[in-house]
Amino acid sequence: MENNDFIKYEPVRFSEKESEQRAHSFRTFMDKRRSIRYFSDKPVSKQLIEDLIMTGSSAPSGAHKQPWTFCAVSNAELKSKIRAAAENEEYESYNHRMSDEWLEALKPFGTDWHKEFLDIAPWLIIVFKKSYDLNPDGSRSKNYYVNESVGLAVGFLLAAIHNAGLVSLTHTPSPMNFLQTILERPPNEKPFLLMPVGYPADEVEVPNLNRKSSKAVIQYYE
Ligand code: IYR
Repeated sequence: MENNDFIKYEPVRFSEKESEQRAHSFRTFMDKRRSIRYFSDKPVSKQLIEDLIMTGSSAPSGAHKQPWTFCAVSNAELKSKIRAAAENEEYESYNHRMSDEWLEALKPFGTDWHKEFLDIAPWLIIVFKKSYDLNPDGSRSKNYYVNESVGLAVGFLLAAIHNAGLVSLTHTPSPMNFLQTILERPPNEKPFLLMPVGYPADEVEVPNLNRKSSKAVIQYYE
């Protein structure tokens, strides 16, 4: 991007009525999104995954640095390696590292250290954050608001996945440095989130959660 290189913004125009309808129907649609832990092994095309990821990559970012890499893994051997390493860490976490309060908070979700979905889902998207960029000459350039930026990209990606009728889970095995080793990422990339992506298993159940009401999450100042 050159300094002072501006182009005309072409607004997406709707009537007021259309905006209201679209806002409401998008709210209803997004409210149907759920985190899914049981996947079908039905394949998902590379083109579809690429469209989803590029929607994620269209998110705003600090100084437009787009400080992220999305690793898209469909290779069965790599998926099993990732599963084995994740289950190792998760076993330690569930048995020794997580507090009683944390384990109690997770009870409604029925999670444990088993992470079958890492083998079964047709794709794993591992999102890496780049705290700095490595230039071809070996020098570094700084990125800004990296966590916020990558969080926004994951939000866009989740919406794109739901829009395509696919499902995902924002999985955070902890610690997750094994992902950097297995995927041989450069030192400026740190794992941020691991997302299995695919179709849900047949008749999958999800926890019966309530979302907070508008009163609980919005404070108006009119
Ligand atoms: N990373 C573990 C534990 C876990 C933690 C939170 I906070 C969750 O919302 C869900 C799970 C796991 O993936 O099982």
